[in-house]
Amino acid sequence: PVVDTGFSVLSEDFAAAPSRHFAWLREHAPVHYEPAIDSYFLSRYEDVRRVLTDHEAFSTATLQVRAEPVMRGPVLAQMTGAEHTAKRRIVVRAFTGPALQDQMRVIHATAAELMAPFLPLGRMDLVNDFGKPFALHVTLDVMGLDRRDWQQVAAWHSGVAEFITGMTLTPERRRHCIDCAEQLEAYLLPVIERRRRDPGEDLISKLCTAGSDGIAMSDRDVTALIINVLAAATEPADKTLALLFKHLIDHPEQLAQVRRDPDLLAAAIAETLRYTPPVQLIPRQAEEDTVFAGTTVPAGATVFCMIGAANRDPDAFTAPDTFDIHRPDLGTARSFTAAAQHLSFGTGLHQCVGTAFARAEIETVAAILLPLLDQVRHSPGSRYEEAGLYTRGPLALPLDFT
Ligand code: 2IO
Repeated sequence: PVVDTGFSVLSEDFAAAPSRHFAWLREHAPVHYEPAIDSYFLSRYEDVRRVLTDHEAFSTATLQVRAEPVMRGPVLAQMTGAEHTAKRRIVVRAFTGPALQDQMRVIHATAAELMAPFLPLGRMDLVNDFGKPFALHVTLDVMGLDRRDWQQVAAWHSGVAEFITGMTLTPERRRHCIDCAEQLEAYLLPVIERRRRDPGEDLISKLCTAGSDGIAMSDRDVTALIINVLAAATEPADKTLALLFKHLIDHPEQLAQVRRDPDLLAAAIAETLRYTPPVQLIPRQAEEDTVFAGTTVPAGATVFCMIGAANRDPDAFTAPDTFDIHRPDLGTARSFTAAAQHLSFGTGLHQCVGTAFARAEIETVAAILLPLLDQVRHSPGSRYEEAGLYTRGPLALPLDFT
């Protein structure tokens, strides 16, 4: 029995400030049913953790309709068993260890290069002037794609991201998104073919030539993985970066502490991820009837884990609505690993494979900007606005640092 509360996650009221509704949801509608999209929304930490860790009862089959049409093939998170283990290992290896060390150099050089024109100006929109181009440049470089194509790829990517993160797409928008994905696929296929013949050190080559336990990657696999990595490495990156700086600027005493002790950056990033996760929702499909807080989620149902609400559950974090880089229950050292307390990288079998890469990106950029932290402030007259239900972040973050 689902109680009609009149509340909707699709309302303008919720979109304006989701976090204002989290406590009410956890207390009064921890299993909120949204009829317009026939889906359940879970907001309690314990329930979300249970869904993400019980991969027998909650599968990733939703991705077949939510992702596969624009990924042009099955992504890692859809796979199971030996195939998943083998292919996940290939991708993890491409984003950790010596590979990550190489990527750190690209990250640093790209950040310095894209930042340079704005330093003498003393002002920059951290989202649009820097964050978005930065994430795309780094991702294209890592894949061995031409960074001069970044604006074209960005346009295709935004169609792909709109499809994955859209809650109520019109047939016209759906068509537009799939067109973008088809063009991106057509751009990638000849590259994949060349890399198979003449591999280099880049990610596409690694995926093409990798084969562990007799499981090799088909063109369809490689295409889907490349589009997956493109989306995952760009969509949340500018948001996390901008949210980190917004929270620090809005908490001057913590900003001063980070300025004095750069070792606190990791904690500031981890707390930013907990407090305002750039990926707010993770979908799953119930494979059996499951009872949460007295309400049954039926087999076959789509379930959305509300990461933002779970990360602010007082049963998991003390004073959860306070941004506090010193909170003892964050476990900073574990925050970028499978043992993380916050759920911003998911958890369980399909936990994000890009955590170390994401951390390197944000830490590198923040370290470059650190000397400016004494002067940095919101540009006068700028109005702060966030958008997004699935992925969420500032639309812009104009900063002055003269
Ligand atoms: C298509 C929101 C871009 C991922 C999904 C399987 C993508 C997967 C995520 C994140 C960020 C996206 N899901 N990264 O939530 O790879």
